[in-house]
Amino acid sequence: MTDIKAALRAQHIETPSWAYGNSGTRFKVFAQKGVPRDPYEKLADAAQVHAYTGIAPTVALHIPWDKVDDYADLARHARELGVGIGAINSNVFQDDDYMLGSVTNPSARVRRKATDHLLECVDIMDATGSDTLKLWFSDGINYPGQDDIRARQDRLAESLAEVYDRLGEGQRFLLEYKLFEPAFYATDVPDWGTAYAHCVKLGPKAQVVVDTGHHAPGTNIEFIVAFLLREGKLGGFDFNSRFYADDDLMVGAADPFQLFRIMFEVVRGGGLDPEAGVAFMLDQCHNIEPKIPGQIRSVMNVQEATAKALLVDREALAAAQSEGDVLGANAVFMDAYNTDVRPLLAELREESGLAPDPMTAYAKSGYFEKIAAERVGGNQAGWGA
Ligand code: RM4
Ligand code: MN
Repeated sequence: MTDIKAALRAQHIETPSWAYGNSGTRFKVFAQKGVPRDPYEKLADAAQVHAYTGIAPTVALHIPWDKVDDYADLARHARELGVGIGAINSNVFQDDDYMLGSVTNPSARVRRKATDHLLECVDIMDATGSDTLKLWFSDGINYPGQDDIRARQDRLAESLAEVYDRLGEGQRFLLEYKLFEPAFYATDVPDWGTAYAHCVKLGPKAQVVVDTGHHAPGTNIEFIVAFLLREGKLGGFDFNSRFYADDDLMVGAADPFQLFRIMFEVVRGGGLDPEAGVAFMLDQCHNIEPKIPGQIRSVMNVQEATAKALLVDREALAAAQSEGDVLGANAVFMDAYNTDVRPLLAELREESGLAPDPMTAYAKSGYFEKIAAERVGGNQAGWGA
């Protein structure tokens, strides 16, 4: 139990700045009270999630949504709040120039502009002390014949190589894949194999990030996790859950068993060891639920799945597996999944001086009432700002 607790204490879950702003679907963005109006206020909300869970000490930024004049000052503000700046997420999907793609666009001018943005994100890493750049490309085509699929791979490789060369000591980038949307026929980085092949060619500072909402229905995500980890290419996760497409719902809400299976492969592959460098990030939107508690719940869901994964009796499992005891092995696995780890996690929090239930503690803190009263006027931050 001491080992399990130590592993849980060492796990860090990164929350995304964009989860604290208003978000919605293409039909409607519902404004909520107390929503941050700038990146400084987003960090203040993220600090609340860390204050009550004790395991969310970093916050991912999205550029240009979190553009500020002085990034060193933003990093200082974060430190004062007790958090740090995590991954810098690039954004080459919201400019009119990117209608036909960003780094894979047929126009050399647009490709230059997109790559320059990625390089600017590395400058922001330098200024904030962030060690991770996350690259997601919406690039792709909607119609057969629209562009040359192979040439687009060449253009992608060229841009990635330039960004890779710009990375400093201790910096890396994570390449994210997504099956479809907004491109509907052929996406340029649609799956882990494409991301992996580009990363292998580039070198050790390029790794793959698995966004749990970015696969075809029924995909065995834990297999991908096991494979990438074995190859030293699992850079991290964008956690969220989905019922149908890229729903960006709270992780562990749609399928807690899948989250457990993923976390088991992480544990099995040594990915929980901080040395492994696997970033446990959330990439979610809270369209109808309050945002700060939505993040707290999500952090807790990952922590619960991790605790269950750590509880798997690996010796008993290995014995059953080597004997070909199919039902025995499955029973060992399911025993851990069916264990209620909430008392263990409450105990862990109390040992660290935290309230046993972060949800109740936050609700009682009065923070929501305070921000709802204070944050009036100005423009609320939202998806796209
Ligand atoms: C994308 C992808 C990226 C995220 C944006 C907001 O679908 O998941 O990680 O930065 O959405
Ligand atoms: Mn993502």
